[in-house]
Amino acid sequence: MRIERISLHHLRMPLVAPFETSFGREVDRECILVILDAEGLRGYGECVASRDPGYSYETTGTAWHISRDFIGPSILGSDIQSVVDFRRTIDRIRGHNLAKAGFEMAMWDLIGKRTERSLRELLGGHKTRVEVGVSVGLQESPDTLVDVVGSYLKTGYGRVKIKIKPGRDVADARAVRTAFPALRLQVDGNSAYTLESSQGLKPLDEMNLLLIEQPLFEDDIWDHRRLQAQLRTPICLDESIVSPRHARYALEMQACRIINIKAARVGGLSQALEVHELCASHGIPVWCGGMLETGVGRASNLALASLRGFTLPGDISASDRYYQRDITNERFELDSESMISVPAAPGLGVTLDESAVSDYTLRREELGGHSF
Ligand code: OSB
Ligand code: MG
Repeated sequence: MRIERISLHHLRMPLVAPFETSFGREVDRECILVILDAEGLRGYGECVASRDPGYSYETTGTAWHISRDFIGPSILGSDIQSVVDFRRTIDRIRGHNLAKAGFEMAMWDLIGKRTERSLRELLGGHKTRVEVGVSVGLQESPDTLVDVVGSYLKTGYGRVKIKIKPGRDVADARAVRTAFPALRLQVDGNSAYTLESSQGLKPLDEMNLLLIEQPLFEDDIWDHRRLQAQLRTPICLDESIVSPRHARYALEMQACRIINIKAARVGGLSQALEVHELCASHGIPVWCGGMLETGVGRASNLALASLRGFTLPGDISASDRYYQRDITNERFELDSESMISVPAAPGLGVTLDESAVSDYTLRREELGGHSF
């Protein structure tokens, strides 16, 4: 398919409630919407880089630069037949996984629309509904946290993740565990600890948590191995797994017992499939992480999570947990079993609310052709 035109939209969308992690507090979420036009079809992708380099070194600013000046020009006017072709075309661009993944998502959407197959079918997913949980940010106090968790439980979420940071960990987790003794509960440190400061997390080992997510630095697979050896609770890596190779290193080192897969973090859905395969061959459970996606990225996450190895609930909550007004006409709802249906229409299976897109657009750029 010849890529005739590329549109980039830098969006800023108000969140329903502020989201606070060990690396900061977000009131709005920024991302880049990638639109590829080819053969009368239009593919959508979401680049999940955020405004600040907190979770990742990439930001909407760096992703904009890489997308406009390198990825876009590499594929504009090219005849790209497959995701393999796409990856070969952008091979020479080092790093910048979040930027690459936004384009790759749009390629999958295009290919699905051309072949009239859903992304779930293209990826080989077998589930038509997937089990999900909710990720709850840091709150003012343990009491507020218990209230917020309680309100999500009333909404129907069957698994909860709470964010932790040094000084706001054991007491927060204990408060939630005491209030909800049977809750499927996990915590996420977002790289805020060192091997030394993580020693204070030992009491978490007595709280029957599903997992402890990414306590140590992104580049610290080795110390995760040392910490895992001291804990009964599985460590789950998020930030550290930036490629299928890193997943292999972590598994060979026994640095974790669970992996959170985010297609963006590993450079795209095709790499996410590789991580999924690798984990399956090691008997390591995986689950689909989230980046507060719009309906575009959420559709992609649901399709990925439909694969067999995704045996733990994903951070893929209902649309109303994130945005009052989303950029897709489709909204995702939680059912009575804490599940969300995987879109079945070709490609991502979502359509754009163009007036919402234009209301949220901070800047846009067109490469090739005229603007829409
Ligand atoms: O570490 O999983 C994370 C959001 C932004 C950046 C990093 C993370 C998160 C979440 C939110 O935990 C998950 C979601 O999209 O609901
Ligand atoms: Mg995480």
